Amino acid sequence: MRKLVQAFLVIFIVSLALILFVNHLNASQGYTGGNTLTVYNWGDYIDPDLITQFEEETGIKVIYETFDSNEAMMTKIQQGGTSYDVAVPSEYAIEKMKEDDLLQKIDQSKIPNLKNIDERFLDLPFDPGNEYSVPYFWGTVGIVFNPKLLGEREFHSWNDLWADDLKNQILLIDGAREAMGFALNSLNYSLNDTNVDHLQEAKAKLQELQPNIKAIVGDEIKMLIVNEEAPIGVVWSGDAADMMWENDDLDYVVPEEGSNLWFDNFVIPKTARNVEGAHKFINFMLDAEINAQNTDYVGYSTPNKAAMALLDEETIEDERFYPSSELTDRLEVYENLGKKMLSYYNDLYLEFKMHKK
Ligand code: SPD
Repeated sequence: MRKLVQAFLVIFIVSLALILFVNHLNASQGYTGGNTLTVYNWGDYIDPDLITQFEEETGIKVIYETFDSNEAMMTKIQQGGTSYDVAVPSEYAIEKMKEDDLLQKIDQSKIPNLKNIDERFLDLPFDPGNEYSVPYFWGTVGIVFNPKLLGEREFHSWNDLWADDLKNQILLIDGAREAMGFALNSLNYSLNDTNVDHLQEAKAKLQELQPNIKAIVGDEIKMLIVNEEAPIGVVWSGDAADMMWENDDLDYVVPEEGSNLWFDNFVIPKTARNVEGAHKFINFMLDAEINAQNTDYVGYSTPNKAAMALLDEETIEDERFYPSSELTDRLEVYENLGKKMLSYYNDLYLEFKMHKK
């Protein structure tokens, strides 16, 4: 009898230790129970009030983390240290994540607000049928500039950035595809070019821009340009729109050689733990009123036509941020160039960054 009690005691202690260990593991992976949702998004890319509203409406606690590049996001999801329930990659990253088997299919029956998305943004080549992704925001890459500080100068071409009298005047958003992309465009090459000679040429050309570059920065680019710490920035369109709300002197242009047209989308990683909550969150963000509030807050262009109907005409008629098809036809979407070529782009960009002045 004593042996039996001892055996039960041992089983009880081992089970308790196991439960405590699993709980500890889950908590360290950002999972604290069925009622949490771990969202992984770009910095400065959501109205924080909407997270609170979602939590209040659903009782789901949101754990919110941010990233500043597709590459950083993909590495983190691939490593699997944290289980993210929702992430927001751009198009070429979605193709790559599908290829690497990192995403799970979206259950469209749980996202009735998908009907709010303009058809132009559905069924795009990076995800036919939107099996794995739901549109969030879209935009371009261009030049934001302050004519007041630049003697009313204008920018038409990417090559205008290389002018001799612009020493230390330019801020660049920190992105390998963005920097390599505009250097390639300035040489009239595609921003998806895979010819090694062309890529070396683009990197050398970026190197020649060094004297004009004040800094390569993250989201603080908005504050620096609004506060007139620098008069020129190479930025994503929505950040330019946000800056222009804060400083009336600013303008934004997509250079004539062409540029990047990008699409950021919600996805559900394979390792998600709260798949039900992930669908609820995506559907919530696609609600017309919620989406309009979010669009007003972040400044980016929404693909949600029901939300667009609620926005100021001035916003949706501004062709700098809701470009005509005449302009978008000149733009290129980043392609998934494959692991080797994407690493080559990153290596060239890092070499350029390391040789800063
Ligand atoms: N601060 C929010 C930035 C989001 C920009 N996404 C653009 C991705 C372009 N590939």
